[in-house]
Amino acid sequence: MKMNFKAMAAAAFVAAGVAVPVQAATLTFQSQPVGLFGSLAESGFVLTHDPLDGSMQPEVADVGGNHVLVDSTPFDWFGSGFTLRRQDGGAFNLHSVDVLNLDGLFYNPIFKVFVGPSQASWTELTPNFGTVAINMVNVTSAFFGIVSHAPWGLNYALDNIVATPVNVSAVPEPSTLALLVLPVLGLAGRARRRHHRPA
Ligand SMILES: [Ca+2]
Repeated sequence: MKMNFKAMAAAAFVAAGVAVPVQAATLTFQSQPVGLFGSLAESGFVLTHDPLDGSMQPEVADVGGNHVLVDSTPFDWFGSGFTLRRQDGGAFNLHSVDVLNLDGLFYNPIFKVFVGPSQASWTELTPNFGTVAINMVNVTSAFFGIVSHAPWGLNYALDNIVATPVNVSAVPEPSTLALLVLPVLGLAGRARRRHHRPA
């Protein structure tokens, strides 16, 4: 079998990439600065303000020491929207989000939280509160909308968005690389020596 060093190393990398498990990420916002945001990065994901009917920007708020995303702008009659994507643009599975009712009041049907692949295909999550299952599979973007029509703000909040990247081309650890590459180098060296031996 003729296989040069580059081909053998590439095969080793592919094998290593397949073997690396991908962990679910939970976006807690605990280390995010409080205030309105246009773009916010956490755990390999990025949230980008995605205007909803001319809405205000979403906001990270400190509610009793627990950072959450809210539609909290007073006199905002439309709510806030943002899109979740992977920072590298890859696909992900979206599992759940915590939906919080910060007022303890419920104004159905005016107050809603939506999620979906886009604003054109979103599903209403409320009136479910607590950890709400989403189960969106293999998407590259997820749109979240919080509509409150609230003259006093701070009604609904989102927290703990759980998502798992899929089809990640994992980069092996340096120690793993050495274990993979050193035997390959040895094989390549032996093959070269045999090849160059006079007949
Ligand atoms: Ca949090």
